[in-house]
Amino acid sequence: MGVAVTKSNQSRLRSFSVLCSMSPFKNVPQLACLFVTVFILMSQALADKQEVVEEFLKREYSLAKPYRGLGFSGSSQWDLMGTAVVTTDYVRLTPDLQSRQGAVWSRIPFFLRDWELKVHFKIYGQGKKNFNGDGLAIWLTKDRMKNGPVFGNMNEFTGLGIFVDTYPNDDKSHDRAFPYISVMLGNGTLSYDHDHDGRSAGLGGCTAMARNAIFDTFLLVRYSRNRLTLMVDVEGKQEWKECADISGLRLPTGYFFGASSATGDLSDNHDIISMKLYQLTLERTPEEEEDEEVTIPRVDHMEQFEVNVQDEEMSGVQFFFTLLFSILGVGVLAVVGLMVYGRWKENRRKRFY
Ligand SMILES: [Ca+2]
Repeated sequence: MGVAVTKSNQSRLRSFSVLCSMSPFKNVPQLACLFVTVFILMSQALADKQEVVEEFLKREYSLAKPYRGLGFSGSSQWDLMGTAVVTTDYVRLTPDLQSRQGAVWSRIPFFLRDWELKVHFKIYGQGKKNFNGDGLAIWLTKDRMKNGPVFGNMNEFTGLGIFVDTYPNDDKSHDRAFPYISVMLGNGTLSYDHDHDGRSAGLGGCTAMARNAIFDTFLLVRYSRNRLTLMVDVEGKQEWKECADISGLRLPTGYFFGASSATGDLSDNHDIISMKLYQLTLERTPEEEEDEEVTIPRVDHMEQFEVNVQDEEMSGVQFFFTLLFSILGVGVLAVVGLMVYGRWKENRRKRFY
């Protein structure tokens, strides 16, 4: 709907401008023309914003106060794991203590194609800057409830990981300040390199002073038309700052939302206050409707995701052996068939005598 409104506004604006220039009157009509032009431009800007027609909070995928029965009751949509505990005000993934791992995972597989996830989180602790760790991660993955080295979750994961990394493990690289928020898409073989803060597989990110912040800290993940945008709000200004923008990112459906965290020698309190999932309703072109769903996550035109495509195709050597064994198989079957036929014919001949 939004696109159509925008187009009609543009043509309306064009025809109106022509009329304005042809107007024989001076001053008053010119002023009127100016007002109407401004009005059309403003309504066009509003229409552009309305490209996403509606947003719906989906409670079944959201984690928000009051966390009644979270992780315990059978009707809860979330499971807790490791050191994660629920209080009245937050879900604490890890306390400010060494060597802890905790997570919270949605029980319901997720099938929406266009969505927005707003995460309200809090990371704080006693440690001085860069003497704290390790951060937390937000997930939308095929697997759930697994322990591991990636902020308390498994490595070689399949799906989306958003990392709020608070400790610079690779202290030789000085390319980024910490805390650093980054995006990674796992296809089941790509590895998160903890010693290098995931630099090799990262798709984008930004520095965000989200630790020991005096303001509420939020991140926003929007996924729509195979484009993922990550925004942060950590400065108490109630405005989103762009952090990463990745086009051509293809995520299968049926995955699970989660949040996890780990501490090592260094620690922090890692809390999730809410994770709110909104369904985005937008108009699709027929081509977009036909856009086939992927079974393995990938980003278009990125070499690190091409591996899977090659794996699925048969190599020349494989093809040769498949053909060879097929021919041999047919040959063996023919010989056996002839033998059985010969035996049958002989038996029949014997019966006549
Ligand atoms: Ca790190």
